Formats: sequence, structure tokens, C-alpha cells
Amino acid sequence: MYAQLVKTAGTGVKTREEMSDEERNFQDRVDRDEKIEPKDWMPDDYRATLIRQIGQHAHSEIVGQLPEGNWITRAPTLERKAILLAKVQDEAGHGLYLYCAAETLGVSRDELTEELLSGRMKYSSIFNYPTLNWADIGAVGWLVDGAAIMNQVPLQRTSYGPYSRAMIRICKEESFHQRQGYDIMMKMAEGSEAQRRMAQDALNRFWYPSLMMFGPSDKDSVHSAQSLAWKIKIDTNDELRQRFVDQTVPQAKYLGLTIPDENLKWNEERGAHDFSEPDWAEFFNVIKGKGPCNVERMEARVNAWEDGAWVRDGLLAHGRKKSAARTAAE
Ligand code: FAQ
Repeated sequence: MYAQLVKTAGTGVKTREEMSDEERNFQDRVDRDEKIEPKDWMPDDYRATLIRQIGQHAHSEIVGQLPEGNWITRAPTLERKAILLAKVQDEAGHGLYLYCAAETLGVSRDELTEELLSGRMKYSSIFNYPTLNWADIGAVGWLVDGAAIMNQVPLQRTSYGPYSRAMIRICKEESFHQRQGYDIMMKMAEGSEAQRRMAQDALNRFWYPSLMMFGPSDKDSVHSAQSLAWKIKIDTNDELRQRFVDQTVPQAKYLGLTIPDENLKWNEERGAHDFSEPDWAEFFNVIKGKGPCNVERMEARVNAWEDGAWVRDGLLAHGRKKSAARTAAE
């Protein structure tokens, strides 16, 4: 169904004159900030764009468990282990809310999973970078969850009702995630010289990949214009990236760490920081499957899907048996 929709989806933002009556009524509802609900009429391209974005977002939450899950058994204290475990479980929950939101658009969770496993659907570029040591777990919480929140808070106002409601629940949990990461960074930054160096090294490696999470620069963003017109997205990629930099610079300063960017400075005129763009060639390589951990992440998902087949088969067989018994009793 998703593949069919993508094939039929048009390109370019239509002017009001180019819209059909249905499309114009739909756009008016969006402009009035009315939520669009699953049974409402919607353009095919709106549906396809939502399935793509919500599906990729759900996959990111699930794949995003891998770099941190790797550290649950190696957390330095029982308390840190319990906190990380809770955080990683939250990410699984976020994936499930989002798959449910996507299902309301007529696509099944199995279909979305197949799209991921076949490589046709993406997940966030950030999860293709390795977590090499405990400081990286701090950097993921501080920077990756920090970037995720920056993107997700406005998405609470997205035009599609089920996505918006999922985001409200998710955002409540994300702020705890960011806080636990910053807390790890504080401990490392005020620890021994070796710990401080680890914290700085983690910031050095995660800074630019975190900036990439917001997507390509606005001039290269293919979906933004239409997604903004439909209020699927509320802000552009560059607006959110700028907000993230402005929020994170004082946090790094408080930790006594240096953001790895010689061009980073406060611009009085703009009332915002000037900063260096990430290496976009690296970004496009990563989303094409050529990042440091793409193969490993996909192998983990394929194995999880195959290893879970007996559970799905068992549940289906149980469901069939129950419905046969119900039919016989009627
Ligand atoms: N990675 O035209 P645009 C989390 C693709 S939060 C991979 O600008 P759009 C929490 C894009 O899909 C992370 N691909 O696209 C957590 C498109 O390719 P396509 C997830 C990317 O959609 C924390 C092409 O580039 N958050 O997981 C990326 O308008 C810690 C052109 O780009 C969300 O998904 C990228 N970074 O804007 C979990 C938020 N950026 O599909 C565990 C919802 C772009 O045509 C641990 N999504 N691409 O083949 C969004 O807000 C948007 O989809 C953007 C991209 C802003 C990500």
C-alpha cells in the first residue's frame, strides 16, 4: 500500500487555483489548525508523506535502542543501569505509539517493517554511529535526545491527530532522557582528568552527527515545502538546527567542554550563534547505507525479525483457534 502511494504521489506544492475542491477544503482545515483524523478525506500525497515520516520516526526509535542497549550490561553502577534500562524501554514504547499512529493511515506494522528491512525506508542517520564508551551514553542522552526533543516539541502541533497525540506522550518522556544524559556528562566532566577527556571526546564525535539529525539544509530538503504547507512539519530543518545550537552552547559551557567548531560564535545582529555546517557528503553517505554501523544495525533488526517469527506465528495461531471456537459456539 505504501509503495503504491509513493508511486502515485505528486511533486511540488499546488497553488489554490491548481487544487481540486476537496484539496482546497482540506488545506483550509489545515490552515485553521483543525486536526485531520484517520477517517477524514486527505490527499494521497499527505497520507504517503505521513506514512514515510511517522514510519521512519518509529524505526528510529526502535533502531535507536541498539547503541544504548549495548551499554546496559556495562553501566558503571546499579542506579545508572536501572536508569538506562528504563530509558531504552521508553524508546521501544515510543516506537509502538508511532507504529500505531502510522497504522491509522492504512499501513500495517508488518508492511512498515518490511520497508525498513528491505532498505526502502530509512531511520535516523545518528544511529549509524557507534557508542564506544560510557561517555558516549552521556553524549547520546544530552545531544541526541536533546536534538530529538527540539524536533518533537513542535511536532506536538502537527496537523495529523494521531501523530500529534503520540508526540505529546513521547515528549513527556524525552525530557527525562535528555536530563539523564546531561547528568552523566556532568559527572564525567567534574571527574578525573581521564573522565573529562572522555566527555570531551564524546562531544567531539557526536556534535556533527547530532546536527545532521535535523535533515539536510533547507535548500536541499525535498519534502519541507509541502510538509510545511500541510503542517506535517512546523519548522524547517535549519530553524530547528539553529535552535538546538543556541540551546546547547551554554550547556557545553556549563560542563566546561568545548564544542568542536572554530567558527562557533555569538552573532549579535542575528541574535543567534554562527556555526559550521556538518559535512553533508558524510550525511548523504550515511543515509545511503554507508555509515560506520549501518550494516550492523540492519543485521540486528533482520535477526530480531527472524528470531521473533515463532512468537508472531504462535499469536496468529492462537487468534485463529479462538475465533474458530467463537464461530463454533455461535
Ligand atoms: N536521517 O526533505 P527532507 C529518536 C532523509 S529521534 C536519515 O528534509 P523530511 C529519539 C529524508 O527522510 C530521531 N534520513 O526530509 C531517540 C528524505 O529521504 P526520503 C527520529 C534523513 O522528512 C533518541 C531526505 O533525507 N526523529 O529517534 C534524515 O522533510 C535516542 C530529504 O530530507 C524523527 O524522525 C536523518 N537525520 O525532514 C531514540 C522526527 N534527515 O524519505 C533512541 C520526525 C533527512 O525521501 C535514542 N521526522 N533524511 O528517502 C522529521 O521531523 C523529518 O522527517 C526530518 C527530515 C526533519 C528528520
